[in-house]
Amino acid sequence: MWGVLNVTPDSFSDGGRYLDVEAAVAHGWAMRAEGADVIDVGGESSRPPGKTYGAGFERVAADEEIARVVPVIERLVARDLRVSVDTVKGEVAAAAIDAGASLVNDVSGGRCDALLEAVAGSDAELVLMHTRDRGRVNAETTAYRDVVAEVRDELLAMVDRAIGHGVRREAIWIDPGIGFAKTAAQSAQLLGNLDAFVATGYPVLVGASRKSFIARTMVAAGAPEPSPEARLGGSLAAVAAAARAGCAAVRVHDVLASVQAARVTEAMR
Ligand code: PMM
Repeated sequence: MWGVLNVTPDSFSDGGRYLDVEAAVAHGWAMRAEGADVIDVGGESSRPPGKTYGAGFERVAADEEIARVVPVIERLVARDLRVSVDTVKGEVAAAAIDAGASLVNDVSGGRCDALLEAVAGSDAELVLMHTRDRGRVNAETTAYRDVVAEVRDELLAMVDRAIGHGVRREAIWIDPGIGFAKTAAQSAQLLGNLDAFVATGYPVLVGASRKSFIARTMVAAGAPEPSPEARLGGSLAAVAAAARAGCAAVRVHDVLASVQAARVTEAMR
């Protein structure tokens, strides 16, 4: 269970609340107490540009991103927490690994050579998340003939590229990238077919918590649009799907409820 710790002023789901280092550390520790075994620290919101979020994430310079995440990572690692850094930048990955992060969570799927090389030269593990065109959701990026097969094959190409840059195969995780260059229907289809990703043999991470496909699914069913905080039910449905398919981990905001959903689903398997 990965708990999300966004140290950004513009994250759509918990924007600005954990900017203060001590508050961020306390939130990370609280998620650990609720059952998170990895705290995923991010200093740049990765919400995709497009209809849903307007211009999308605010670009943050590497030194600003490092200044946000490193103090938080150091304090969490000092308290024996396992920490991942959510970044697409090589400099940030390297600084986070130096500060004690043991995983790099890359929502660009390994686009930056320096990031791959930072992981390759360390003991850290790497999550390669599927995306196209920085996650933009439009007619071109979502033109899949078979979304499950294409996302899987594109991920395996990202894996090959990472290995080509020296990353150890055993250190690689994959993530289908729910909501990134996917329509709501495509996100749902991926969640319904996670076994295709598990079958690759790589550990699979799934991040569906509070995402807009949940809101769009409800609106399509005639319900009012739920705010990010009001998407727990849909988020838990995704946790259950991931647990049922045998995914290695889920990345969530609501740790306590998600741990319960995952454990009960596993008990039913
Ligand atoms: N989603 C977000 C950020 N980082 N990382 C991975 N591996 N998978 C995801 O689905 C993912 C991610 C966007 O969500 P947030 O703004 O709530 O953190």
